[in-house]
Amino acid sequence: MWMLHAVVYTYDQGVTVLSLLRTWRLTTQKLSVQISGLRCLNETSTMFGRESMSEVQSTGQSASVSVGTAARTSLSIRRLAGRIGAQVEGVELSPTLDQSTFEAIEKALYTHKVLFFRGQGHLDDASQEGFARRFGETVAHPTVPSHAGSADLLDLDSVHGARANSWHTDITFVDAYPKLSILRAITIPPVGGDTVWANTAAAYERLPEPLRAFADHARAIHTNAYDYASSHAEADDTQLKRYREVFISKVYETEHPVVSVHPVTGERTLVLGHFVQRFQGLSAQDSASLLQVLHEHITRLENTVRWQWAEGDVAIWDNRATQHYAINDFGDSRRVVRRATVKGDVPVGIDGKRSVALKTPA
Ligand SMILES: O=C(O)CCC(=O)C(=O)O
Ligand SMILES: [Fe+2]
Repeated sequence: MWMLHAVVYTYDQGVTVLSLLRTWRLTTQKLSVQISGLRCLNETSTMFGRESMSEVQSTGQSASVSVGTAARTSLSIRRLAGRIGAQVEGVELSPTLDQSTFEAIEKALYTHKVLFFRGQGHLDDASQEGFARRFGETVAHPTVPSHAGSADLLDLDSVHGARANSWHTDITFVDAYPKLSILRAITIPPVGGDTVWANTAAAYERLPEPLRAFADHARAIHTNAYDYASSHAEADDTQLKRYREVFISKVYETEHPVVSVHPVTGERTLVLGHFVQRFQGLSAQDSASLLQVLHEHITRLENTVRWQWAEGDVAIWDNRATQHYAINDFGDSRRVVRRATVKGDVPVGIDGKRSVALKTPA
């Protein structure tokens, strides 16, 4: 057996160039190309050592990762933008996905923050939830009833007023909000309805020092009864009104540190989004102004990736390091997506202080 490591750069025209060769591992049965010469983004990573992280963090445009030892999956992980997002090919998601492929996906998720998979039309509600359970315990939405016949899936159907067109991190109005969300495209309009994600760790890293100093010490109150009308021009729409009534049928309130330490990667991330009502100790007016300034930093186009959906697509995002926005530009066409969420932990600020649930209805 001898070894060769390779880094594969894929250029726009589809030309693949082997730019660095170190070791090949050759057995009589298999040729395994391993990725090296790769950079670990995060020095303070708590889950990944440099070696393991390097399997998914490519400095080029594309990385191929051979996983498993038996009949193998050959994953291709291609970055889609400079700071966030990658498309994964060569895998059929399922509850019984082999462990090494699953782990490669999990690592890629924490590196790229949001992963996209085309052609997962074989998944149904049960197998979407089964796959989600590989990451941990799935949780239902605190106020919106789960999709009929599913354990915890949230059905987002435009016909029922579900249009998530304002920037948010999922369910931050509770203390231990979901660590990740898995969204499956059921019905996609002929045009429009893309979703955009922003990297809140990259945003924190690039905050100007005075803003970072504020964020580092600030705490924010999040609630599901946030000021909906301020971010939705169509807030008087009957369906939207009905959806909102259900959404706030029980009111939650939680105080989170504005900067939390990601429990897996160790990165500092901004915990904000549309559920924020105000900053602790500041007036509503000052809070709104400061929130706007911070949000502009988070949602700068440089921090984002945009996905144009096809039916059968799946997106998985690290809900502790991202915000997202579903673009409401598809008029009366129907759009249905279904979401599984996986239980998270109570966030911890950089001073070690945890989030505090202020209102938890029975
Ligand atoms: O409709 C979408 O694309 C995203 C909806 C959303 O905010 C979510 O699934 O958490
Ligand atoms: Fe969401």
